Amino acid sequence: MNKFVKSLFTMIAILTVLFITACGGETTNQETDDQTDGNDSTVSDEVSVKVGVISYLTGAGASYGEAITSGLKLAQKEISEQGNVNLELVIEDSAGQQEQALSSAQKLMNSQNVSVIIGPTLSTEMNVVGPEADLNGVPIIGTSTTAAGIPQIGEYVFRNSIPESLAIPASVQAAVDAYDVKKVAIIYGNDDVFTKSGYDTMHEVAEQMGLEILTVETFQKGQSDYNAQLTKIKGTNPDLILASALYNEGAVIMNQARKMGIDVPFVGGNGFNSPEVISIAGEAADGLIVATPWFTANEDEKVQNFVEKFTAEYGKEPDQFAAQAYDALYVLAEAIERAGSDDRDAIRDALAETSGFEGILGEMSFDSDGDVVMDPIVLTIKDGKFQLFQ
Ligand code: 1QQ
Repeated sequence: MNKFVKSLFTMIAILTVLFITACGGETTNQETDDQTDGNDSTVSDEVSVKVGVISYLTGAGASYGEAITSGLKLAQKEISEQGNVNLELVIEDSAGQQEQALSSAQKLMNSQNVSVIIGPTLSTEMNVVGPEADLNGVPIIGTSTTAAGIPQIGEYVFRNSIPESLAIPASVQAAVDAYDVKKVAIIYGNDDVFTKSGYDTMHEVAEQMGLEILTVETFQKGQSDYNAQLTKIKGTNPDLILASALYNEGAVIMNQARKMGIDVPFVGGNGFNSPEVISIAGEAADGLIVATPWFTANEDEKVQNFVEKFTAEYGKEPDQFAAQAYDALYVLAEAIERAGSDDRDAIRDALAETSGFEGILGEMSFDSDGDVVMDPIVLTIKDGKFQLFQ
């Protein structure tokens, strides 16, 4: 009995100490919070959200996915440090394949119960994943999908990547002005949603500008020999070649073209906006003209800060795909902060209201379809580097 009373007292004493410590701890936290930003709701208001990511991480276009996930991870780290929103990234590899992208999306939405999805990388993949996310009421943001019609898939589908319909007219116009272009040849991949959409835009823009289209050539993903198409193009003697391709095929096309003595400039779509084009084609990539919202040498402090941090973290400079992914996560974090919840509908509604967001790609808003409103700049590859086209 005596022993029991003694234990009881010991327990009460321990509980009392624990209780006091707990209260004391809370007060200290609160005080620290008050001292840092004068906002005593910061800690208790932090929203935690699970974000699914579907990215092209293995296969011929893996550099796109690597850049995208690197940009996302860097942004995630910074956003967590800021302490208002806590984003957990759940990353799935789609290998650039529709079926794998779709099963990744189903896993993320059903088993992982994510609130929102970023990706997939290709428009070809988004064309199957977007409708599924929309049907399930899961907001989805494409950071690299540029084909026509992506945001129109549904009200839960957004993108912050500049569509071909904005980029191509800018780059073709710049090339026409600089080289007095009258006649063009077109080459495009006819088995991919983005390369086909890029072709449609190129054809339309060339017609609108009164350019003569000498020939239209096609190829398929993974093709390694473009001799037949390039021989035909060479024979028509164009002033400019419009090419709609992903980097893997695009770089090989340029390389083989230069080897055949085709030295006219190329205008490429979004797929060419990768340093991989230079790695694969080497000097043959010189003369490529593209439009993009991203330029590494932009002197803006925010941009240089990002370039520095990214390079320190990954040992290489960020490309457009890394930059777009980085900005997209900030756009999402800002929307979540406004929504104040991990609820899918609340996040969708807050995303739709994004306006005047200031990121490393400049100012952006979503239009009523969830498409990006932003201005591209025109770059060219010269001396093995992307440079401002002037
Ligand atoms: C698309 C693209 C690709 C170049 C993304 C990597 O723009 O599929 O829409």
